[in-house]
Amino acid sequence: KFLSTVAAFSAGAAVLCTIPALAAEKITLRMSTPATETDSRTVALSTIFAPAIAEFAEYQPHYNASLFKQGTELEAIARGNLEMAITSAQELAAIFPEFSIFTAGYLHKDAEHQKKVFAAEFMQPLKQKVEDELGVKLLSVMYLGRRQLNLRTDKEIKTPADLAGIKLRMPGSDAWQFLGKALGASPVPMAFTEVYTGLQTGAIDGQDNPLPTNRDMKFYEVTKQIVLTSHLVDLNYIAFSKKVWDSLTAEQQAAVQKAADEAAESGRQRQLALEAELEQFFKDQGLKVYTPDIEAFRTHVQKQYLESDFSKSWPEGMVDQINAL
Ligand code: KDO
Repeated sequence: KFLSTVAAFSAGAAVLCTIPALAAEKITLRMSTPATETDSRTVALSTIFAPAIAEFAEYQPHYNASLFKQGTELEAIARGNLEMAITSAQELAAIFPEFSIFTAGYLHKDAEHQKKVFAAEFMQPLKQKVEDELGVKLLSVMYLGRRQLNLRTDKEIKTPADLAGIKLRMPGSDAWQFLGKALGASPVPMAFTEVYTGLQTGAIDGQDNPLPTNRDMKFYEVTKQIVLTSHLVDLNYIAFSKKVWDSLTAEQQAAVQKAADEAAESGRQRQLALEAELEQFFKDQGLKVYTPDIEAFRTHVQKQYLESDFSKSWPEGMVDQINAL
């Protein structure tokens, strides 16, 4: 009798507990990024990723670096203080030097090439290392776009030599600063959210970002020209907490993976379409938009990378493997 009472009680308790527990079981995915709410990548995540996993997860985005400062997101995920971020190869390179290969100017050819590199066999050990040593899963690759020089100065830029002495804002990490130097400029580290004011006050002479970012952040209001160097076909990775991933069922994991891939694809298509149409937009805003001597930039930049310490950390033969894709 006692036993059956206990059994009945615990069954009842179990039922009572299940209802609130079920509701509470929906996981929260906080995502921190310096990007705005209208950026193609964040739009794709909120309109495609979030609804696809809404049954078991609540996607909670934080824009404009309001939750974590730019460049601190990976550590936040590793410490269990954040579940998701849109990270970069430059940020990963600060922890795993071999990721600097993906930060090299004029290496990735285009959006499709980025996808192939991310899916390639040789990428697997790198992803695994990030997972094992940092507790971060790189779900998918996002296309940020071709980075172009955007200056508040008037002087025409044809070759790297023309950038001598130009204070070019680059994001604050070694890999980014090196790219600024490789272009021929004097790089200045500055957080993304401070760039508009930096241009406005003249603390910097220019910055580099893809055309859609330049419009999204209204940089055209405080600059005079865009030099189409296309020096970096820039990418981001959707970073996801390994701890959270491991807590999901196999079906949930598959849903998260599919949602991430679909969001990345949608963001990529939107970004490509914007890049194709925005040149005219900036011209209409009164900016000069022109192509410099790309070969001069390519030769200069590639040479500096190959001679740099960065290249010493690149896995043997990987440059050739990337070029062959
Ligand atoms: C930037 O700070 O210039 C940059 O474009 C670097 C990228 O890696 C990426 O993090 C991006 O900012 C932010 O997502 C804001 O768009």
